[in-house]
Amino acid sequence: MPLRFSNTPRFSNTHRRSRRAIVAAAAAGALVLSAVGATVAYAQEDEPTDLIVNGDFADGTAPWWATENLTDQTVSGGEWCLDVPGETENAWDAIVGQNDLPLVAGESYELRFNARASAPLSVRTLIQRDVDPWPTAVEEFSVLDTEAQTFSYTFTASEDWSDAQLAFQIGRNAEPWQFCLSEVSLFTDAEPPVYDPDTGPRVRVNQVGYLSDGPKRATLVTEATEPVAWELGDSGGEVVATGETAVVGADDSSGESVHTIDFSEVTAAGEGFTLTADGETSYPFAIGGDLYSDLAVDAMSFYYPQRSGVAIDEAIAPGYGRDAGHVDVEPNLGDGAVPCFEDACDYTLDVTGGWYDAGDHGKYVVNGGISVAQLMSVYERAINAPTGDPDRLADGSLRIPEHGDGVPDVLDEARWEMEFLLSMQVPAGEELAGMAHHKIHDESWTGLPLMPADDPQPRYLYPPSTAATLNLAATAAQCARLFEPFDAEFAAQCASAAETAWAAALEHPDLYAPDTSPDGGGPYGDSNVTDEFYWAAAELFITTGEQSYADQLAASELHDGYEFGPGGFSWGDVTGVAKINLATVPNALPDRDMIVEQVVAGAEVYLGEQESSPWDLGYGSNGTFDWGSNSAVLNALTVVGAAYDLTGDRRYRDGVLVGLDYILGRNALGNSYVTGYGSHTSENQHSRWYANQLDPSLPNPPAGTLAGGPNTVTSTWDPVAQRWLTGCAPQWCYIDDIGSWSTNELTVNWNAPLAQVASFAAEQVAVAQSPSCEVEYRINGSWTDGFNAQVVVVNTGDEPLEDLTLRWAMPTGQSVASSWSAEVVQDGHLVTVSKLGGGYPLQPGQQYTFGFTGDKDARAAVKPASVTCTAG
Ligand code: 9MR
Repeated sequence: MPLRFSNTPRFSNTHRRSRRAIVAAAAAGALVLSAVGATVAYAQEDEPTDLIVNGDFADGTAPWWATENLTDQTVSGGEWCLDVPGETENAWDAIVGQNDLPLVAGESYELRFNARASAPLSVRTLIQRDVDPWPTAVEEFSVLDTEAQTFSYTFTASEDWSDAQLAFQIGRNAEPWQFCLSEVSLFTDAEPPVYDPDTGPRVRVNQVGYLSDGPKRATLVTEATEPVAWELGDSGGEVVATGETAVVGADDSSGESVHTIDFSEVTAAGEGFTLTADGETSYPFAIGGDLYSDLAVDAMSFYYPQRSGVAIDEAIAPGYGRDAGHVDVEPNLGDGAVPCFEDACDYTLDVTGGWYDAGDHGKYVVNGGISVAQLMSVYERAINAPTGDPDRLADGSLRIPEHGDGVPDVLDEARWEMEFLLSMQVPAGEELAGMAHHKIHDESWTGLPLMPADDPQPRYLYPPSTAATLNLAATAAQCARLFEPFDAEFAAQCASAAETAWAAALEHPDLYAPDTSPDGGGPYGDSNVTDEFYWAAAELFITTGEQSYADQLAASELHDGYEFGPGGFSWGDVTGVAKINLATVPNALPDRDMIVEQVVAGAEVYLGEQESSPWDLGYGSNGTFDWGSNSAVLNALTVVGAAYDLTGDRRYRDGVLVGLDYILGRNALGNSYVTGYGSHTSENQHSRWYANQLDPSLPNPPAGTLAGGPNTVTSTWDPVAQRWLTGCAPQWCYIDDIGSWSTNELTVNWNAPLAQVASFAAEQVAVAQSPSCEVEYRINGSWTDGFNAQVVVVNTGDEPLEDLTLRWAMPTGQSVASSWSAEVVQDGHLVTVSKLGGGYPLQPGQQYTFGFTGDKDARAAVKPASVTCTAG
């Protein structure tokens, strides 16, 4: 019979305290010597007790119990076997257990049992109270095989419970099967569980790699108090660089003693480099120029299999094909005509589509809102930033079905969610017309695993909120300006929804989503919507140029003196999104310079935090890592990236690059939080359909999926985190277990900043800007509906510039009408200029001037965010 501990090898196998062994030895008369008397007395007082009655089934099945659907049972040879009917929906539709187990706070216990199944499958093993809301001390998914295995789970009780229950939830299977249980014990006096994950080599590196012309740093975990030597080896084992570590010493964030290694000087390129120091050799990594384009593509392609309302095509997402979720096909009740919770309205809405929020089947407007905004910003940055490269986002760039439509794929993916957000708006004629419902989700929480198409729950629209409405206004406004060249009708629909939502929010400024939710979904509560008003006004201003929105911005308490806080922004605090867009997307806000300064000041704060962290971590120096901390790390990096786009100061670019190290493995756990990116990566993110940990026939999450990350807010912890992470140093408050939703979920809003930062990093090598080409873009005059611009290009270098091409994104509301002295062509947002000076090379010191007239709407003509100059 194989002995199998749950979760091995990541955890040390746990054994009851040695005291128990002493008791056994004493009983056998093996203990002699004088000092032993006291030990034996002590041991006798604490003799471990088995709380389970009749765990060997010697007396039949009493006091065990089983749900009524488990009628066929046998006890034979100390084993209890039960026939489990098929076609139950939930794990808890068939349960066996034992009640009245007394647990004492602070005491540690070991639950041990043997179990087998007639076919391999997982069951849910719980130590809990059978009282709503079922407080849980152990929640484990035991993966059973046809041969009996031993399972052992240790835990420490956090409260006194006189009525704890051991329950095996064995429902949820389509086919009938047999469950067999034997040798069940729950001993007191166990060794407390020790979290002992595989942290790999003590030399912690970015397991993907380092850009040739970027910062290259690593962190060594060591008790050494003096610098130690390091060596960088290439894939052939040749030493290509050496140096000495810098001693840092005790580090609160990891709870460990560390040194740092800086090998930024190295410019060699290739795969399979390793760093060796203090007798440890790091995981391999690359050094090169184009290390992040795959990550950028995967982080964005993550969204396709999160789509609701459509079958996922195996050919497009290999390994992830599945039936459409929440269309009106049984057992789904479908999202085609969803009523309001508790009959709060007398209409239904068709809210089919959109993305599932996370590992659950809920769809939440505020979280979908910030996610779709950040995806749209991947595109908006690509067309506006000096290092932006929209070609990387072209039609065909992602693994999605909408190829050949001429629309950049990232916008196609965003549209999938945008259309869902639009559908959540209360129809005209209803009491709260124009407001957006806060969310739609199941009536009750479902168990894991559960494919979207198999969810049988009724689903409801939850009450409209001001926050959701302003999310709709902000994202629909951004949608309007970005889709304008690709689908004017859809852009107009977005524009109109944005304005309607804005007006509705002004009318109902304080419909707050509560912090607690009915069962079946997350609350996404938010009772401060000042930031949402600011964001919506910002996006509407950028898109329409209307003064009323500028007035709203100026009147907001968030306008002057704003300072970025830890982690930049989040679904509940969206001011930072507004600030970045106001600063980087062309617009005529009178005090836009002030906003630029706020963004740059925010970036400085994060750089400062990175500098004082031996992990170059720009987050968590106050000891707090929030739920989804990895997204906070990345959101802060988008602020730093914006500062680079605005100033061109390479310190910010390097800050973004070095900031990715932590996410990709240079951290206390030696873990890359992105599935498939590194030697040791998260792969058991909490999800109902990427539930490979529970059912080997299901996949792990796709490559490019970000895990939530360390969470120090213990009040929100799940049972798995409670069991394993108590007392953790901040960076250790994470476990790659599917049950740990508070540290290891995946969500649409966490992958969005990964997509942004990975795209930024990928673009750092994308654009072969000609360094000796200087461009001055002047608006020489403007009238009500037009302007003229003159552009001067100078060769400041020593070599002639041939085949000069300029490119910029036309600010919203402007377009090229006619041009002279060059060919000026506008395609979508992008203007491309060629044949300057008749197409002759631009000689050193020489300048070319060309010009054009443009059409514009009522607002002032503004310059593009940047002009890219390339030479052949
Ligand atoms: O990301 C959310 C986090 O900020 C909240 O603190 C937490 C508790 O309300 O909820 C998180 O969101 C979860 C949502 O409620 C349900 N879907 C999964 C989300 C990620 O864990």
